Amino acid sequence: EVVSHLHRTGFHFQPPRHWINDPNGPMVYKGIYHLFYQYNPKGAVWGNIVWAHSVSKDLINWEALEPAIYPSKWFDINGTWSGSATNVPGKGPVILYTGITENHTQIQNYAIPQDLSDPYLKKWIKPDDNPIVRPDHGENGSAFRDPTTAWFNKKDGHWRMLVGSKNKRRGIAYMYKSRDFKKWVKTKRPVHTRKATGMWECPDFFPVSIGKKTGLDTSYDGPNTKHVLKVSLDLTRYEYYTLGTYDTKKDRYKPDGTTPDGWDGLRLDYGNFYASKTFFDDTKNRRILWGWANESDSAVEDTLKGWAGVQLIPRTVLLDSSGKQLVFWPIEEIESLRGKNVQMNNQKIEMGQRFEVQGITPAQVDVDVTFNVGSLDKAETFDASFATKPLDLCNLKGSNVTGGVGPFGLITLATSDLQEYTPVFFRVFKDGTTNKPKVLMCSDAKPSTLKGDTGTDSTEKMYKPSFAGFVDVDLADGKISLRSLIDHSVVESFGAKGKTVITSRVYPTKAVGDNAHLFVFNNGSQPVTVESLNAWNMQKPEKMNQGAK
Ligand code: DQQ
Repeated sequence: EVVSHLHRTGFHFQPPRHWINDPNGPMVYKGIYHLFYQYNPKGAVWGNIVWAHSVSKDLINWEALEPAIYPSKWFDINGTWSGSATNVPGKGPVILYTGITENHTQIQNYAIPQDLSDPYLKKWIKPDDNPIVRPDHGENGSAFRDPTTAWFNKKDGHWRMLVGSKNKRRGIAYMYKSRDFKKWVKTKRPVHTRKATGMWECPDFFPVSIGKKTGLDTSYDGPNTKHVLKVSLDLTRYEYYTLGTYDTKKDRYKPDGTTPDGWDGLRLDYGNFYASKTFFDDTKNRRILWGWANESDSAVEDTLKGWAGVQLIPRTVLLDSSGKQLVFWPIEEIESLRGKNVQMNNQKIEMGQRFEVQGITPAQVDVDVTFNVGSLDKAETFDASFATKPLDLCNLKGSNVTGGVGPFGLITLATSDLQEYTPVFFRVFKDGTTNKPKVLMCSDAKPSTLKGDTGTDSTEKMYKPSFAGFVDVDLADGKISLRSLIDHSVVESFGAKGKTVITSRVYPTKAVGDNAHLFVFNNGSQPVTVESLNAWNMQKPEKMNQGAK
């Protein structure tokens, strides 16, 4: 088999070849991190899905093991789909996953390690008393999947978990409870539902601390917390989350109502990001988010290149000090891959100027820059009709459309003459009545490649969208930061220390390898200053799933 290396990543999680999708059952056990993922062992398109299994000591280097779960019994013979792991005290880790039965019904199963003394948990058993949950109480058996990590309620001695579903166009997260982790009973009402959102794939439900900068165990039940409910919408292939309160007595979740509960909701990442899942890492007291980025390339290209999909760099998840959103940051371990460093300090950028970040290899770098926008006097007035439509605004006002304050930011994966480039940038507006800043962040794949949208059908078309989100900052000190992890065909960008995150997948034809360049730019009439910029070449991890089957 031929595997094309042109756009393969240097430091992201990838098997050597073939298709990957959702991260499954991430956990840490006896000091070893485990990541399972949806994988096609036979090709670069979705199908033949098994739970591939990789282990790591540092979340950077990965060793591939044999697939942990694959179709073999009547209750999963047509598919072993997504699910989660729970560490059950006294029992060890238990995986809950969706099986596609011989009749093509979606049901929930469990699997347990054969040998708990093996920290690699190489072999998994699917006991014969499976399934644990069937859709036989009015649920839709073709939209009933992706069980969450379970949590334990000390007061009533029951475990709880969620299963994603829908009823017509209403998205649903059903809740089940169990004493022994085997017999599961549906609670009276779903933990939450929302009209007109469609199927809720891969729900994730966990507590976050108000005030503390540490993560919480999924079973944590105490004061000063909020809960997060995240769902993946299969209609649009993006996710949204709300913050709210979980009433453990009534078993209901109530969003705070400060942000939309629906299409326009907050996102963990406004870009190429789907089917994500968090887990609590008790070795470092943090909650870590894994997300899958699919290819924006066409299926025809995927087959030609012999691989498709990457897992994004794991991110820590915390509640922002405003209490109104989460913040995300690449795990600290990634910094161990930083090599050669170059810096830029106090560099003023006038309108229309751009400066190259030289002395590094920009196809594989970590770059972190802090801009100072100076005065907001020249900021354009914000048109409130765009309040829930950041993407429309980025499409209207791209990186080359002159503004007042901004657009300014990074130009990544660029040819020196900008025939190809992926700009990641901010544009600062101000509210017409309050004068408060409204900051837009865009990551624009439209100019990323000379390859056109020449395909005639959906398998040939490539997807080169702009992605966008607002950044909730007051710019009181004029500063705003931007960090991008650039890795050949991935650009993961963290605005304002992770308040707004956007990932783009891009496939330049010329801005590849040593021909890729990195710039800072400003196309606003107000000069902005690069207060500080650090860029590091990123090394390849020593081990990245060599020999995965
Ligand atoms: N992918 C899995 C499903 C899940 C979907 C199948 C989300 O379990 O709903 O590969 O990408």
